[in-house]
Amino acid sequence: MQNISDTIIACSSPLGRGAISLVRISGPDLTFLSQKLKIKNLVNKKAIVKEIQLKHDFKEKCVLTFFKSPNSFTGEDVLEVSCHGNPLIVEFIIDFFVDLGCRRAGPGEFSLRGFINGKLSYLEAEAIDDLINSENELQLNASARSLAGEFEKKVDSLIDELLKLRVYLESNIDFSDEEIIKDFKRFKKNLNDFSIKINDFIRDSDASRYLIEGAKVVITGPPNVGKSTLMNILCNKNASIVSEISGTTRDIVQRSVKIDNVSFLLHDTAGITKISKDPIEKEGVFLAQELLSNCDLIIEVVDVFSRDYSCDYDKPVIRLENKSDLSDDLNKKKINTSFLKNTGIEELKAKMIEKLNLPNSLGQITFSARSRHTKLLKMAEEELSEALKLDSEDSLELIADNLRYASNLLGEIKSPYTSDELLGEIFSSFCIGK
Ligand SMILES: Nc1nc2c(ncn2[C@@H]2O[C@H](COP(=O)(O)OP(=O)(O)O)[C@@H](O)[C@H]2O)c(=O)[nH]1
Ligand SMILES: [Mg+2]
Repeated sequence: MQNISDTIIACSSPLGRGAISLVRISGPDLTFLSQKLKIKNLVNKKAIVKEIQLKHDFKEKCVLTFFKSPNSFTGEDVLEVSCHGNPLIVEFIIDFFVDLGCRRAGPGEFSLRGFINGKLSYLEAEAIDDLINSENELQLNASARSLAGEFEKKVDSLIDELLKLRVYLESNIDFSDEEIIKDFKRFKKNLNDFSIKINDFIRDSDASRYLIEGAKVVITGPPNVGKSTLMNILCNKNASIVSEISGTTRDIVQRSVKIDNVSFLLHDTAGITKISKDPIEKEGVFLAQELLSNCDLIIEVVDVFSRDYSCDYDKPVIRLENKSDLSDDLNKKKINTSFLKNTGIEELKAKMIEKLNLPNSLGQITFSARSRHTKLLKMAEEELSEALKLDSEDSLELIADNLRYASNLLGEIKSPYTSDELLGEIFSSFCIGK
């Protein structure tokens, strides 16, 4: 159960030295603090200077700014205490207020309270988190536009449109027992149009997710073909151990790289081998399999000695044949590389970008999206394609079920919680003081 009845405190500026640090306090009623601080009353949106007696004869002149509930970030009474930017002073101030009855806030607790009190939507909270973590102008722009509601507006319009389709369908089931929808064909066409819209939105959201989180890439293939060498080439540093000994990469090595301004989260794996008896290597193979079903792009590396190796994947895949320096006979169906001689790398990089299916310009990305959103969108889309497969006119109830599930999934993008604990868990990925 989330405790929102007490008063919480945390430093909301980055910890470290600087001109000013800011400590934030939030609670249902902060009048008790004005008494303890010997201030007549705290006035909404008014800043006052107050010398506070802290530990060990140490006094600090602070600027106190008060925001009266509900006109604050959390929707509660909020007091912001600005002090000199020194972590020791910040600690003294927090200790001082803890002695007065405040509790140290956990990660994301201020945002959580703002969410519970209807001050910000869950999508806004995520957008603020993205904004804070933006590392370039494109990310900043995208998250600022999400914060302004661009992404939420699009989700809302999908939810509305789906609701209309459901109302139409369900009223036809409910009100005419035996009678089937008269214009089933038109309904199916509308459903199909809607499914195209969702797919377009998934594509745009994926592009945005690659911008914000990076595209998840898995390097796989048989042992000893050069997977770890490729990882190191793409990272420009030694991230993975390269060795002639087969089965050297057991754990999954993960590195983030930028190619043409797009972030890729590369995962070097043990690949998928059936023959391994080594339990540690087996575990590596298991982890690789899990990653394969949960990534955006697969790079399958084989070498000129393992041409017969081939796996089926249900994700976009780039197939490489490495060690071309050791053979004159090139494979025309694959990208031929020699990591030793550094050939084929540029072709591979271009293919990696191409496979992501990004819009022509990354500047066209108008919102920030996360894997949480795209996962739900894809699940909703699966429900729609199931519904679209049902052609017989007497499967209306099954179609209605699919659309209801799709509706719930889209709704979950906006309100992702099912329980108090889960809600707390989601916000706990934010930083302390937020
Ligand atoms: N001749 C040749 N050897 C390579 C090439 N790429 C990698 N190797 C070698 O192949 C061996 C296995 O490489 P590694 O990256 O550890 O393979 P992994 O098991 O697939 O990760 C090492 O000795 C590498 O130096 C290449 O293009 N040509
Ligand atoms: Mg390796």
